[in-house]
Amino acid sequence: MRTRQSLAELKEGITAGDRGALSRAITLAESRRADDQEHAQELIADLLPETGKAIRVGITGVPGAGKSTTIEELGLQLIEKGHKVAVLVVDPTSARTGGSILGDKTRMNRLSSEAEAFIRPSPSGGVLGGVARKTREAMLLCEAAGFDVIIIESVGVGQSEAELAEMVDCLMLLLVPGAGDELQGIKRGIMELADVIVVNKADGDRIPMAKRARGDYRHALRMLPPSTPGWETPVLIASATERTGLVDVWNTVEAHRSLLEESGLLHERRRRQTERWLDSMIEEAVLAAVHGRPGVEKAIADARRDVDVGKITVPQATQLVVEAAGLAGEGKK
Ligand SMILES: Nc1nc2c(ncn2[C@@H]2O[C@H](COP(=O)(O)OP(=O)(O)OP(=O)(O)O)[C@@H](O)[C@H]2O)c(=O)[nH]1
Ligand SMILES: [Mg+2]
Repeated sequence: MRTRQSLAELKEGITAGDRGALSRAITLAESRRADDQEHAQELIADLLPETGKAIRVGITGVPGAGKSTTIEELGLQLIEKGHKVAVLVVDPTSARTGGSILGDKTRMNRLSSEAEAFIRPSPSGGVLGGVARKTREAMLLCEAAGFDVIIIESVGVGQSEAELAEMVDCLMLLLVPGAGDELQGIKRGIMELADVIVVNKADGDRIPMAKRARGDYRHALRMLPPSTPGWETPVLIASATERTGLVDVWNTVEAHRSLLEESGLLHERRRRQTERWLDSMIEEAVLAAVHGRPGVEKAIADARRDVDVGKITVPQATQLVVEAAGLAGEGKK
């Protein structure tokens, strides 16, 4: 049980940039215990004025696309320029185990040995919105600790790109050349969300393939609406292992950021993200509360059965569940 005293210490440590304190605070925010949650929220609320100043970048792409390698190189490059870089790695497999099972390859050994870097796996939780919530909180805590660049790595597995786009200023999509038909397996929706597209592994004999892929993606983008008004999503080629093209990649992220700032879209984008975060948390909480009411689960099971056998219609069944939850008529006032 944490006391107010130790919360104050934690806050002090975080604002002083102490990585140990930051780590403990993130662990507190990830805890499922009700008292830990209460303390974590109190701490984050206290720190809110210190948040929001970083550039928030999300990197997504199929497993093995080179996300971690790219982040490590970009991170080292940024630290060289005087930035403080925090990396949050969302591990979609952690939902099953409750803990992170990131392998050796994701450790980013060189970057993690830098004093100005902070790398942390972010569990993706079991519930809808779980990824977003815990990672968002970790991001806010990192900002309060003075990290001015936050990079979130997330494996592209369908829904996760949209969730990632909902928490960052800039979404980078990492692609690899030569995976057969260039546009196969990557959904239009993901390209639409991307602010920067990078064809990685443009090295050795893959260079011609990478250039061809770049052309194909540029062509495909012409048929899509822009991710950000006034921004034409650039397609770049790079090699994380050969360290080529990465300066351009970061310059592009910064150009996107400048556009967002100058146009007022940064503020607007973040405001919308927070609003949707609130909406989804309210929905989740209300739904959980309703399911928790006595008789509701049974009413749902009955409704399913009666709909199955064609005894009642879906709207009728819904009405019965709403009544069983004691909510009938409340929406009509
Ligand atoms: N040739 C070449 N190999 C690369 C490049 N970038 C990454 N790799 C290799 O690709 C493999 C996967 O790299 P990671 O950085 O772990 O990829 P990732 O996207 O983070 O993978 P997951 O986290 O498992 O989704 C490693 O063996 C890297 O060395 C590159 O630019 N060129
Ligand atoms: Mg990785």
